Amino acid sequence: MEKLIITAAICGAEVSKAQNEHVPYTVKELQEEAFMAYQAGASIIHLHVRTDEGVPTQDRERYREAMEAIRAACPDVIIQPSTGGAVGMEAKERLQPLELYPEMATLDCGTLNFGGDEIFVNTENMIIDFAARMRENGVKPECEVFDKSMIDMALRLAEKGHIPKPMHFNLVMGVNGGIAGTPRDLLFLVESLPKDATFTVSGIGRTQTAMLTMAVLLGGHVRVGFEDNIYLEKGVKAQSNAQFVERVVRIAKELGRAVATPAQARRILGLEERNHG
Ligand code: KMH
Ligand code: ZN
Repeated sequence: MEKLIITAAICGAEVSKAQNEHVPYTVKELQEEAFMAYQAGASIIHLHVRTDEGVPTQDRERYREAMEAIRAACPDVIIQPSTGGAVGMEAKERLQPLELYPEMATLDCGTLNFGGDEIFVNTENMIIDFAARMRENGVKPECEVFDKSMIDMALRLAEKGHIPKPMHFNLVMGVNGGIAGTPRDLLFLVESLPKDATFTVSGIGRTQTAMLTMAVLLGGHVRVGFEDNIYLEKGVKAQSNAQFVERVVRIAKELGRAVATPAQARRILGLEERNHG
């Protein structure tokens, strides 16, 4: 089995300090959280940025500042900006971090309900446009799928040449409005992927530990962090993203799966061959 790539989703756009005071907002806080997660074993930082007051933004210059700070602290870590941003943002705003030529970025592969009246909009034409910008800028897409139909959408777009192969997926389990975070559902998604694809699993909230353990066993990779979960266990809030990384490192060790360095993660994901267009 390949070594385990751990992604730390350190901030997200939908969680706040009101829910957990350790959610990072400022560039310094993002840098510290990224560094601790990296030291604990994360090789990818999935990045959202905020204003100092905590308002989600996709501002290119804010991303530049945060990426430079994270690189200064952990020079070899892979930084994966979000193009999802926060619910309600327009495509133009969401696309800004691609102008910084990151190695990877998220490509959300469908529209879904996001709780209450909120809708996270990703029409087919938006996905095609986002994928084109990624190709032009030499950015590897991580296809974010929240349901089986989004895998089918990504596969159709790959067949038409919009998304390069081999593909990389993030199977996001347990979002309110998406597929549930159960072993049966995760197996269904994994079995629906092309044989040459790589995949990461994110488990939202209480589904997290079970989903990640299954991912380790199935040869997938894992994502942890405040974006997906603010509790270490029932009633106990995490103090840092690193605590989630440490837990999945422990699980991987018990299950005999070694953890990838950033260099090994780049090889597994084919990032060394990327081509700045
Ligand atoms: N904040 C969510 C609406 C991504 O990073 O691409 C979308 C999200 C996905 O976080
Ligand atoms: Zn995200």
